[in-house]
Amino acid sequence: MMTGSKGARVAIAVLALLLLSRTALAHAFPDHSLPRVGSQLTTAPTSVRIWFDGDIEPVFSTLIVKTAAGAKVSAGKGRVSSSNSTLLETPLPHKLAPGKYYVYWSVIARDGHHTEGRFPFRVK
Ligand SMILES: [Cu+2]
Repeated sequence: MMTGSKGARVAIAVLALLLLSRTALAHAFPDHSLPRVGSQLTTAPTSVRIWFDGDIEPVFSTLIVKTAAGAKVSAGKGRVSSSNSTLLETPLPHKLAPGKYYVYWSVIARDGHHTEGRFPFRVK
């Protein structure tokens, strides 16, 4: 009986530590981007870059740009910079026509947590 309740207490303590360490590690969220969120550009951008507030995993992190109608205009799925593991980027191979575009990002942080979102920008 004694060992049983002691075992339960140890299990609870371990669980509490696990929960604490999970919340102590932050998910990755965008810090800033180019183009900026909601910006109005007079010159069409040739790439989209998002800097995150922590390291992101290259294999599972994606960045896609679409028109307001949903047509993809970026190349591939984007990539994490080889020299900066907080930078997710994609080239835009064709000159963007005037209009509204959405940037869709999806990343896995080093703590294994998934975050995703989207933001618009406009080319005038
Ligand atoms: Cu997290």
